[in-house]
Amino acid sequence: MKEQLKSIEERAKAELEKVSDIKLLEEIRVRFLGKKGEVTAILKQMGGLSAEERPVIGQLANTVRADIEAAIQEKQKQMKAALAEKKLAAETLDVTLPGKAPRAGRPHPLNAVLAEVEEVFLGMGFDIVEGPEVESDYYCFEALNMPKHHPARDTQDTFYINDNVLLRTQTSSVQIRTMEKMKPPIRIISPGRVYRSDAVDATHSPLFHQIEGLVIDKGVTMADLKGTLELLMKRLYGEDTKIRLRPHHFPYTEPSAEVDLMCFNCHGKGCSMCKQEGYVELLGAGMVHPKVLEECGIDPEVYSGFAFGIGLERITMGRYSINDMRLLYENDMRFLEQF
Ligand code: 2U9
Repeated sequence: MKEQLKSIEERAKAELEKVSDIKLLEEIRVRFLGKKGEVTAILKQMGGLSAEERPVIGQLANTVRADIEAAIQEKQKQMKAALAEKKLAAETLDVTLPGKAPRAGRPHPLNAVLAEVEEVFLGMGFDIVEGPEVESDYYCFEALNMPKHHPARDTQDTFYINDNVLLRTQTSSVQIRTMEKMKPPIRIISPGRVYRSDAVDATHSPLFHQIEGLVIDKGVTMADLKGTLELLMKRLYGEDTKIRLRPHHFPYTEPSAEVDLMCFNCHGKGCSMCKQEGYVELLGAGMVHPKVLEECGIDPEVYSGFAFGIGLERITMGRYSINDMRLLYENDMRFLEQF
């Protein structure tokens, strides 16, 4: 039996030496130490031994069992360590490799300028109001003192869904809707898309954006209009900016004015950009026509107000010296990345 036990130990150790698979290791444990294993078989035969031999063989069997057990555990430890090492090597991260820089997005120039304008008006206590782009003839023209066949409609030809429904040509419709709902004092701006059946060129597009403003209260004058617009232009184009009002005509304002901005290129001296004028045309404005106030249920004997309309594309082009409006719609990254 002694020989058998020694042989078991030698064979077990030889096999353990070669094994490299964790499953096979378990198989070896079962084959030598399991219930039906070789060491257990020897222990079961011990009943037939003499009283002197039994403790000697018993002790030897226990030592062999403990030795094999220890060798298996050692092997298991080695295997786990090797496995962990392999996993670590596979997961190695080379932190010295150059990274992939994510491309940072940024607001479109139109949105950037709109945000600046909104900031200035919010600071003056204005609310920002939006409304539908598909409008009725009433809100777009009729309520603004432009009845059917009024010649002013010619400059605002648009896309008609039917005789009475159209794509709005200005966001004034939003101001009318607001006056119907709110009592003065009213201080709002209405930014948004507007549509006109214009051919595309460097300064025209059938879809563009406006920011219209409306202030209605007791005692509002043309001076308030000029002060408000001057403050906006100083914020947008610098504190030394000046504006100039020229008489004009709009059916919805009386008196009306076109507002010019001191040329940012020559600062009023006259250059090729402003055609030697020293000023460039920027927007339209005026005191809200009494008929328009009346139509919206506001008494023109008690209240007065001013309104203005700004083309977002125009002030954006001025702000960033962009010479062609089409660049704002083409989404060419080489252009947009400059802002
Ligand atoms: C109400 C009453 C009056 C808004 C106004 C203009 C003058 C104007 C143009 C600027 C460039 C249109 O985008 S553009 O082509 N707008 O000249 N807009 S006064 O007047 C209003 C608005 C609402 C109730």
